[in-house]
Amino acid sequence: MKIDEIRLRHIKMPLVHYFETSFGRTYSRDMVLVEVMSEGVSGWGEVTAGENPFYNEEWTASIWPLVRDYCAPRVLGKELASAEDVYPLLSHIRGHFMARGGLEVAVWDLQARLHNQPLWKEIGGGARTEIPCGVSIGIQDTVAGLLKKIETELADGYQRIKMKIKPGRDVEDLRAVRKEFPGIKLMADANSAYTLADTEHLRKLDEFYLMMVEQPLAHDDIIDHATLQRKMQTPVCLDECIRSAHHAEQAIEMGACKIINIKLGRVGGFAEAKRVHDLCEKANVPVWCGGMLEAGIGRAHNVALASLPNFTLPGDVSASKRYWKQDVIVPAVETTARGTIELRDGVGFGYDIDKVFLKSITIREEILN
Ligand code: OSB
Ligand code: MG
Repeated sequence: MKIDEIRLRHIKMPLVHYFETSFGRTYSRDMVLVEVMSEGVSGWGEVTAGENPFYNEEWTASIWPLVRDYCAPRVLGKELASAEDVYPLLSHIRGHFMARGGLEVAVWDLQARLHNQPLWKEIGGGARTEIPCGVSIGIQDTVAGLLKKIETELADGYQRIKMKIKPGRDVEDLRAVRKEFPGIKLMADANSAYTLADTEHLRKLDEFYLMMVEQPLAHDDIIDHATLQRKMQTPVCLDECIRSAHHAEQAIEMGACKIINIKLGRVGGFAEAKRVHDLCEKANVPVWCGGMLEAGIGRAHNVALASLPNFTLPGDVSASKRYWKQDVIVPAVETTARGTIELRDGVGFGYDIDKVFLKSITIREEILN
């Protein structure tokens, strides 16, 4: 497989409702799509960086020069034996996993199409025919609004509820939710809003028998999470901290977490995501598929990833309509009444791109060859 052209697109899509985390609100998404071409066949990837360098160091504007000037030249025109070759070709670049990952996943999609099979098969997935879905609920203006939102998501069939927390919007919100919904699968995501100085406060979360608390401490601090986990009953799940299989290995070894959230972009694509998955499986650490408010292409890639065997917990992959009035793929990603998304049999990521809509939301395009 030889990539003869790479096409970058910057698309802009308003969210149906703003999404609030401990690091801020997102009203509208600015995303970079990567199209890779070989012998007239296209593979597609979505870069999962946010609009600001607040989740990690990457953001929409950092993606373009990184892919154009550093990733694309390392891949264009090279004879690739497999999509596995992309990760090592890009590993000379420090960090910037989301930019690297956006290109890497596009090559996997291309490879699946060249092999005329679904992406989930290409990556060795298909352990289940439908993936269990949870939702991530942003910080709501009021507790009453939060309860209402949870009720709606449960009525739609979602199997677990994740709520975002931050200092001042944690214990009381959780207490209200537990009072109203004592039996649901519930977890909280802090996006690094606390420090070890908050240990006594965080221990109060044990009262709510959560499935896990996600990334309570600094984005780059595995050691502090190990200290915290020793003092808390609630399982710690790491998100931001785990950028490679080696990080996962170190975190598990140190007892910094009992569960890992895998995100394709955060680890640089499918090859490393699979390595994290395999390592966790051997260590008996369950994983689940995280989300970054993806549009259809990224969402469909997540569905494929979540079909690997150790994705045993419901993840953050949910229906397109929770975020978008109109998605770039047809059909949009939909959930069943059981709170699952069914794998599709189409080639590549399994959905069609709405080229007319895509064109209407593209604000910049560049062809690299
Ligand atoms: O930490 O999981 C996170 C969204 C943006 C940035 C970080 C996170 C999230 C989510 C949303 O929780 C998950 C989704 O895409 O539904
Ligand atoms: Mg998270």
